[in-house]
Amino acid sequence: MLSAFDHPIGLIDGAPGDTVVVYVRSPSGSTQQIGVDKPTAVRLFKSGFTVSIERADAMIPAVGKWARSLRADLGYGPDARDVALLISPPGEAVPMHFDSTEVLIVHLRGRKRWQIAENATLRYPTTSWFPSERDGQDLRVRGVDADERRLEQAFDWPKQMPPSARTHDMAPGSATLLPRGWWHQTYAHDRTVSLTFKVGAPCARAIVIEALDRRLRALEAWRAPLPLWGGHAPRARSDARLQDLVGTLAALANRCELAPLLGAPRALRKLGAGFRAVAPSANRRGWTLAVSVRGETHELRLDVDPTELCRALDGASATVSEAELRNAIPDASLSGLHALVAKLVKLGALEIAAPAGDGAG
Ligand SMILES: O=C(O)CCC(=O)C(=O)O
Repeated sequence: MLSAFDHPIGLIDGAPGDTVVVYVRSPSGSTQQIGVDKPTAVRLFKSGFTVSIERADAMIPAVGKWARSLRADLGYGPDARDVALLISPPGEAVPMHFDSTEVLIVHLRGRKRWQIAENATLRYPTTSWFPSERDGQDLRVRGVDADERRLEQAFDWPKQMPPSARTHDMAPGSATLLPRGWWHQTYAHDRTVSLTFKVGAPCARAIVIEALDRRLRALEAWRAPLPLWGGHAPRARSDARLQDLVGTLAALANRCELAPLLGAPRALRKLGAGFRAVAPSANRRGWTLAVSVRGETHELRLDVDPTELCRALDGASATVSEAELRNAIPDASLSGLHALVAKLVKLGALEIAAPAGDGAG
């Protein structure tokens, strides 16, 4: 497959599905993304436009594997199908825009110039935005959804890359991790091929909405249709019912079991180890967790205070839930917690009593 990256036309022909996306520039300089059939994409590519092949995993099995191992390492996004293969002819490639997710770009062929800048207008946007698509008839051609329309009207968007923009070139083997919502635009020095992994770090809004939705789905009153038909009275009743239900939301949200980011928390069996928090000394940064297993003491460096963690680990019962450990070191990242649990398991201080997904914890 690797040499296939040297044959852009073959890549377009081999794209999964019937259509691919092309970034088409109009003479006025505005750009629109359009879905076209493959022969048209090849023609447009030859005329200087960038082609984006979605679901690159379907044509390059290694891509799915990379996405899965990235997800396993990070504990979140991208799904295998969230990877696009971008093929650019020399020249302007993708115009200034921002995305609603973090993107990891892995460059495979040719050299491309990237300009990137923090988005000072709106941090962490929830939809992508291409200012250059907002141009008269382009709106009609592409169609703009309500979210984008609101976004368009709500802010005074810069028309070009902000002065704070930084520039770097990408060459085969280089990677760029672009924070969510950052402006970027690209220029291909020669024919380029790259992969875009849409990473999508979870945010509190998405987690809470999902958890709340799970909770509400279980409640009949929230599933019941509101009587909206038949004139004013039913509508007024619906409004009142809605108000009542919304009044119960805070209590329901408080009882929500928030989906753990890295899978369901596991139950951990304690294997008789002792745990002691060692405060940082003047010349050392971070904390130390001293773990005594079978007469041997191991020191693990942590950047959070493990005092509460030791308390949770030393508590009376023979098992401890990963959720309790999470509560004991709320400042630790979830991937950090998982790494710590993995180390403790390796040292023989803990063993997994029930795997993630068994409802333990
Ligand atoms: O590869 C490029 O030229 C741009 C890719 C990009 O903008 C993106 O993936 O969001």
